[in-house]
Amino acid sequence: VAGLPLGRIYNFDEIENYIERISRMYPKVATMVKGGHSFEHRPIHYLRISTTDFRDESKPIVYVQSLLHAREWLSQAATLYAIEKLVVNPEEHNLVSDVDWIIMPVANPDGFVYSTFTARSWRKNRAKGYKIGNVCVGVDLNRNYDVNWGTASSSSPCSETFHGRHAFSEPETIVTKKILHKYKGRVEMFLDIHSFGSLILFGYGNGALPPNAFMTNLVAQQMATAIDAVKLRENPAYTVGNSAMLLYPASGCAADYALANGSPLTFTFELPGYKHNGSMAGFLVDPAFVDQAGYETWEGIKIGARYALQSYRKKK
Ligand code: 0X9
Ligand code: ZN
Repeated sequence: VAGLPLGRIYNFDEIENYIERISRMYPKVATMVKGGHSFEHRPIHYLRISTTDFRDESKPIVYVQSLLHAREWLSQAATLYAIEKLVVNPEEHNLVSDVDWIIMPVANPDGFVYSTFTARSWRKNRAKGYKIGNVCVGVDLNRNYDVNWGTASSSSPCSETFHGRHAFSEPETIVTKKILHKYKGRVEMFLDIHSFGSLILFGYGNGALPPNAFMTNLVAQQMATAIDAVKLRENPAYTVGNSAMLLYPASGCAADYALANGSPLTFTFELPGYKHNGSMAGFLVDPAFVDQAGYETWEGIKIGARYALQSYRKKK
């Protein structure tokens, strides 16, 4: 298809065109699905990648999403690169034939478009009506899921971590909920890709550990090792750990929801930042790093997917 290598960040329309083109050129393995829509009624599309059209329940599903946070542009490199490696240039046949994939490049379309054209550092969605006169807009989608909702987030619509009116008040978070519900018990691995910090986070945002914490930690360590083996020398090594311990407490996260709803291998990735002075620098993207970010993250994703395949089969 030659959609990739990107060598740069794609905007929303380009990503939409890209996944549409993939589904048209590879109809036997890739299907574009509309999971729902955003507050401003943009479609939220994902690609279903499967050699058996998701009908074979003996296969685990690996779910990968990016751009839940609008300004974390580099995260798209992980999902777009994965599509390329699964559909256009597959190298590891098993990962395509024995695993079904859900890949959602833009989990927060309104925020991403707003970050592209209006305010680069926008994080939340673009929900209005929370404050009279729309003084403050947007809900932090990664605080809007129903697990521990409201316990480590803000009730102020002006805050960057505003959790919304109630859990699942936002159409964007309902999309994830519907997908995980539809494929309950099959989504063995759930990856929520963010930036920045070179971290692989696991467990709940309140510090609680996942069901098999020992194995989860081991898988995360192995993913980090695989990424570090091919990372740029000037970038820091990945750090692995519980989200609350390594970063800060958070509630109502996508990862919390996935963990609580049957995805044992749930990880939040924080891709590397852009080294530069100034507080926003970490979200900026060096175009020369986009392909590398996709490539190195894929090295980690593969480790996780192989493990997900084994662990899912053992349960069957
Ligand atoms: O705060 C967040 O939502 C994430 N970090 S970011 O800098 N991308 O905003 C981390 C959320 C991790 N949450 C859980 N693992 N529960
Ligand atoms: Zn984020």
